[in-house]
Amino acid sequence: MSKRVITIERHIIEGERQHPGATGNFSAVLRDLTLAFKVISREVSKAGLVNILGLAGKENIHGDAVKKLDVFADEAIYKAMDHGGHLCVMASEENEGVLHIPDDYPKGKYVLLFDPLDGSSNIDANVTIGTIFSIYRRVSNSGKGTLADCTQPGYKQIAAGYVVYGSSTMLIYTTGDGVHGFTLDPSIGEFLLSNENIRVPKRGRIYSANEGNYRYWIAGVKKFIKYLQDEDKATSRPYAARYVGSLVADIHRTLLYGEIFLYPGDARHPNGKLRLMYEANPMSFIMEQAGGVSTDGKQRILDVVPTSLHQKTPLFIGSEDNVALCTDFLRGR
Ligand code: AFP
Repeated sequence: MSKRVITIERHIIEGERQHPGATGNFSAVLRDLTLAFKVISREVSKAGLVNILGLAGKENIHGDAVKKLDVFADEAIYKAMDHGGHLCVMASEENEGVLHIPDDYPKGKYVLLFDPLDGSSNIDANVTIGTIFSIYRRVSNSGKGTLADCTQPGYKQIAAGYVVYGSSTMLIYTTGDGVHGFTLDPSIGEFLLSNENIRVPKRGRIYSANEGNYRYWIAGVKKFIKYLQDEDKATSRPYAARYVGSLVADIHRTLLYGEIFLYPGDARHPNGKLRLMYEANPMSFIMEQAGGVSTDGKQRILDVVPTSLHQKTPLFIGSEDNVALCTDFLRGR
């Protein structure tokens, strides 16, 4: 018998059936999101052709140059999600404040956070970029959602995922029941199940970090990286280094091959570069669901209580053994 073809739509519906009390609202949120991802994927793939690359002429709130595709992706997600009646508020890495649902539309019980186009400094070089999202249940009672809805700790996520716009477009997501990957078949416009129940290997022999920051790293991080570069047959060292500079691409490889990705704090940026709400939390939820580990060096990322929407955090994430070893070095091994 031929293999079953499972669309993301079907996967979501089958997941919903396992929860007898489900209203279908949450499934609708995921479905609406996939439409936005298809639209962004189409735009990313033709970016070079239609000359929409280049700076949009302004900076985002972090002082980074904003590319046109960032703006496009940001709007595509907001527009796909503002009217369904399932969300009460959104927040995007590209916008300083929370994004309210327009007054004309009903408000629902879910909260969406997203990084519309992660790794955007790679766009002009045609290097893999991505979208990251996470979904929470609202904590405010009714009406318009609030900042408190958007600044919940990561362990409260009910879903998280990312899309890789690479050699093919892939959507990886979890609803707390394992991690599943879908590949977009552009000829039929459907995400098809390609990687069911992804498990990150317990140990990998790759490390991923921006070593250009080496001189600013704390001693523990420096020692850890030097250790991985030393020769030792028994522990298969030296490890290989891989670093794309798009979190989505680096985490995707980490998930499939097993390794450690680290973006530590350093002398210039004590909290590193990555955003807790838009990058670290969703990736940590996914990594843990795949059997991996994620920490800021002191505590589990998902336990961090946010103090602001755009706060940054150090991140050490990946295979269980590799992250445990790194933590030993951070503690002074
Ligand atoms: P951009 O979206 O500005 O390219 O930033 C991407 C990112 O937030 C994340 O995707 C990368 O892991 C990280 O920055 C790379 O940062 P460095 O350029 O400092 O290595």
